[in-house]
Amino acid sequence: MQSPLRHGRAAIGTTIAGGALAALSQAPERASRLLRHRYPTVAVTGMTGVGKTRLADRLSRRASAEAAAEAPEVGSAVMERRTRRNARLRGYRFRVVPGENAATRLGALDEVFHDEPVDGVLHVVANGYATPRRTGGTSGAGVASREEQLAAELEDWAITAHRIASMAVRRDRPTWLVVAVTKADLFADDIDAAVRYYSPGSGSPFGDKLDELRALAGGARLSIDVLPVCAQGGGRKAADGRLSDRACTDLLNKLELRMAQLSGHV
Ligand SMILES: Nc1nc2c(ncn2[C@@H]2O[C@H](COP(=O)(O)OP(=O)(O)O)[C@@H](O)[C@H]2O)c(=O)[nH]1
Ligand SMILES: [Mg+2]
Repeated sequence: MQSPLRHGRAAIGTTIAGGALAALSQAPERASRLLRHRYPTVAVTGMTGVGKTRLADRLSRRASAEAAAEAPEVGSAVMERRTRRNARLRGYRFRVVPGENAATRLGALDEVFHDEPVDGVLHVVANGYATPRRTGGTSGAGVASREEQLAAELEDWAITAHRIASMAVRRDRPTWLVVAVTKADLFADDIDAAVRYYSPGSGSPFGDKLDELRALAGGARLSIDVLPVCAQGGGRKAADGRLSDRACTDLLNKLELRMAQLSGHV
């Protein structure tokens, strides 16, 4: 039996097909709308070393060996592009914005938030566990305290949040933002506290900035989710407060499900 809804849709479809001439002139625009619908663009933002590349690779299902060969260094200075396709011709086009404080970063921010505005934003944070970038010439990992990392993250977020707000107010459809609190395997016992810190209305410095963003963009124009995730790490078994590989995969699946819902894929 056909539901009234389906029937209604079919009727609308017929009406559109009837205006063939009009449809023809709008073909390129419609094709791009279809592409956007099936493969929404997602900006992956966040400070250097938080885990953007690793997460985008996991979400686009790239083999880690292949990815590692291509991007051996933490802190890429160019915009990385990844496409995720599933069997039902749905997916995402990820745009990983370099976290560097460089001209390439500004250009990339312009591209994803102004020139070709993305459909959604995956802002990656690491609860103070960003991998510090090596300073020129020295070997080994750099050092920065968690407090310093959190402060740097907040500064980085202020810039990105401002760009998201101006994109959201300019468009007529809603924008989604998911704050991905990654590297959860490194703070398995504090995941709830970390999620709270990054949530709107929490009264934390990050939460306050999210509240400001929501006020600027308008609540109906911007949806905000905060989800813990890990893109690597864990161990085969859950031991001494660490997350198991299984638990990491579960978190990743939840993030994917939420993104699919926000994109109308499910
Ligand atoms: N433990 C752990 N390490 C991670 C995770 N995601 C990324 N990393 C590591 O953090 C570092 C920075 O990751 P990367 O994706 O290059 O960060 P980006 O600069 O934001 O692109 C790398 O050494 C990764 O191996 C994670 O979920 N857990
Ligand atoms: Mg990177």
